[in-house]
Amino acid sequence: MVAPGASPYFAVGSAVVDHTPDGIREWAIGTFGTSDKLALFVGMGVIIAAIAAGCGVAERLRPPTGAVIVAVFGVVGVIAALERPDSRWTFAIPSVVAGLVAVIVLRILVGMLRKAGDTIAHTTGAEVGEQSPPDGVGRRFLLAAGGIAVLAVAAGVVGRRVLADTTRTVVDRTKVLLPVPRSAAPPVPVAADLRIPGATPFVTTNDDFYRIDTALQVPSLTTGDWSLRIHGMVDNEIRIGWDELLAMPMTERMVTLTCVSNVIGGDLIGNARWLGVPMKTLLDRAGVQPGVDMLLSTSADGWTCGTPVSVATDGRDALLAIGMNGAPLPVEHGYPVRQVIPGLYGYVSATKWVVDWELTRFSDAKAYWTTRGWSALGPIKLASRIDRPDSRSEHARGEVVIAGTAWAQHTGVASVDVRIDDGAWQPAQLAEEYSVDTWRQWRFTWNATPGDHTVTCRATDKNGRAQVETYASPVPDGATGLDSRTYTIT
Ligand SMILES: Nc1nc2c(c(=O)[nH]1)N[C@H]1C(S)=C(S)[C@@H](COP(=O)(O)O)O[C@H]1N2
Ligand SMILES: [Mo]
Repeated sequence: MVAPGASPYFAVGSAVVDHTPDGIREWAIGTFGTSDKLALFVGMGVIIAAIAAGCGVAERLRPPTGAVIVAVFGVVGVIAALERPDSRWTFAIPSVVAGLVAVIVLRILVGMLRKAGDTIAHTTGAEVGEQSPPDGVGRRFLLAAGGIAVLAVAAGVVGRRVLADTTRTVVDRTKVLLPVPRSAAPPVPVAADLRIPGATPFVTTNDDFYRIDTALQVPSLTTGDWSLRIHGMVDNEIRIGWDELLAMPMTERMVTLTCVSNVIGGDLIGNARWLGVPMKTLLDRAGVQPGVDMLLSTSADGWTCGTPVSVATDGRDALLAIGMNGAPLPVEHGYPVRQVIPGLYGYVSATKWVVDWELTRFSDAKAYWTTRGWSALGPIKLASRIDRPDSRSEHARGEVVIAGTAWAQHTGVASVDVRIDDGAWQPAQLAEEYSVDTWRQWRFTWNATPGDHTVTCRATDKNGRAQVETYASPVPDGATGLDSRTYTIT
């Protein structure tokens, strides 16, 4: 009856995520990185505690002000829960119950204090709060407040256990046997991974892979729950189930995924081996009608993503993926099925927990981030990054190995150059290219001289275009500018 998304805490948190202005969102991602969700929860907890304390004081001084504020919070919870894309009317229940309980608890506790205060005022003529209450009242109040707090925490912990019912999904995931791909990913050549200590490995492990999404609670689907509905401007409306998907020929590819929110030098990028069915196979089955230019995909929790159909069908390895680095997708990376499309930022391509495809037009539909000021199209911008040595580290004069990565998904990196201070650009040594859809490592051996120096890198793609040097923030379609680091040479 009560879905996880109905929790007032998560519903309000989700509403905050959905309605946060771009500037603040960028600031939060820049400051907290992939811990942004934890930061949100802690921040909400602190604010709620402060307001609750204020309500206690207000209720004591000017009843029923505190109770009214608490009730308003309940209403906010109801609105936030009903606003969830997957909500039903039952989503209102937890907030209504929470609001009622909170008002009752507040009235009881403040009532205890007021009675104590009245007694003092009566016997001594003192003002409320000027003197400690008579023996026993303070202790009784503390016991009641403490008991209620313990109950609340216990209810919260049990509730979380029940609501975060990922057990089913986790168990389901252990039973998945990934099929052998018809077209396997080539092995990584030794020369594609320079293995320089402190530099980023060529393949990102599932545990180290960055995670970005709006889901405060990971959607928990089983393979049995999953199906993909394909509808809209198609010849045949179809629904594909898990078994049907597994029976289709699979392709395995190494693809580097990047987030549009990645700042210059940022780490919202990862490279993994994905296993899945080419998206074109499914689009062909449904029969895309003329005039369609957008694939609007929707996740189980209602997040939407608009992808140019031309990109998903132009022959690149756009996959409806079920495997990541040889394992079923981790739950937080989209279990059981997600999209992976080389060359597009995740917000316009990489729908996790994907359950719905609507074929439509960019002029008719808008996706989640497009309605929040981000560009409708999101090709990944050419970029390069210094990975080692650590920023502001000290080194002895002589050879210092600078190493990093560069990416120009679906075009390929042609060269990377390095500049010391305002000097001339000098070519870095490139690792072997794995494919145009993956990032490429580079290294530069610097003959460092004493002093403070700034090292900057710049990539050029195979179309001969160099990185844009002027700084631009990620909004609305990806950051530009050059990554640099400062070192002290002794
Ligand atoms: N369902 C869903 N899918 C989503 C998102 C989301 O918020 N919800 N975020 C997208 C964005 S912005 C990025 S960058 C990638 C990140 O994928 P990852 O978390 O597996 O690295 O997922 C994409 N898919
Ligand atoms: Mo993203």
